[in-house]
Amino acid sequence: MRLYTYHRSSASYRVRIGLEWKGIDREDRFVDLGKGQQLEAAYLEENPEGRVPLLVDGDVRLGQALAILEYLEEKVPEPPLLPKDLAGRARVRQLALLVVADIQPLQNTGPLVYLGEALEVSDPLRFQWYKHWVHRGLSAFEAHLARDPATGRFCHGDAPTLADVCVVPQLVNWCRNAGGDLSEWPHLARVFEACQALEAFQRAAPERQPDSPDAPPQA
Ligand SMILES: N[C@@H](CCC(=O)N[C@@H](CS)C(=O)NCC(=O)O)C(=O)O
Repeated sequence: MRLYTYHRSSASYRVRIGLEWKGIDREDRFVDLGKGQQLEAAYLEENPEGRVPLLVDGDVRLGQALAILEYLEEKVPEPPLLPKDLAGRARVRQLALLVVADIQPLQNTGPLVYLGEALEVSDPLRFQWYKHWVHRGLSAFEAHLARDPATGRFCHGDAPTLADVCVVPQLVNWCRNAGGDLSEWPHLARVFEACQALEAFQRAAPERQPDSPDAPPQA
C-alpha cells in the first residue's frame, strides 16, 4: 500500500495509527503541506481533493481518513478497531465523526490560510478561532466519555477503536498548538495516556515520521 502523508497532518496520523495497529506495511509518499505541495498539479492528479491522506492499494485509491480506516478494517479485520455490537460500532463512529467532521475541518490548514490570506484575519484572531472550535469539540467529546458507561480504559471499552485513533491526533495537535494542558478533560487525558503507551500509536507519531525534522536518523 502507498500512503500520501505529511508528518504534521492529523488526518494522516489517524491512518498511520490504523496501519500500524493492524501491522500493515506501507510505502510513504510525503506531501509537504507547509510548501503547499497538496495544491500542485502533480498531487492534484493523484488526489483532486488536494488534501492528505491518500491511500493507494492496487486499483483502490481512497482519500478521507475515515473511509480509509473503514476499508482497512474490512480488509484486515484483526486486530479490530470497531466493536462487535451494533450499538458499540455506532457509538465509536459517532465519537470518530465528532473529531473528523466537527473539529478538524474548522482548524485545517486550508481554511486557516484562507482566513489569513483572503479575509485578512489577524494571527491572534485566527488562533482564537482555532481554540474556540477545538475546545468546544473536545469538551463535547469529554462529556460523552464521562457520562457513558461504555467508556473504559479507552474511549470505548478496554481496547482502542476508531474513536481513539481519531481523537489522539487531535489531542496531539491541541497540545502542540495550545500549550499541552489536558487537565480540564480528565477522561480524555487518561485515554490519551493509555493510547500513547501502545507501540502502534508511538510508531505513528509525527516526530517519528521520516519527513519530520525531529525524525530519528534512518538506518
Ligand atoms: N476530511 C479529510 C480531511 C483531510 C485534511 O483536512 N487534510 C489536511 C491535513 S490534516 C490537509 O491536507 N490540508 C491541506 C489543505 O487544506 O490545503 C480526512 O479526514 O481525511
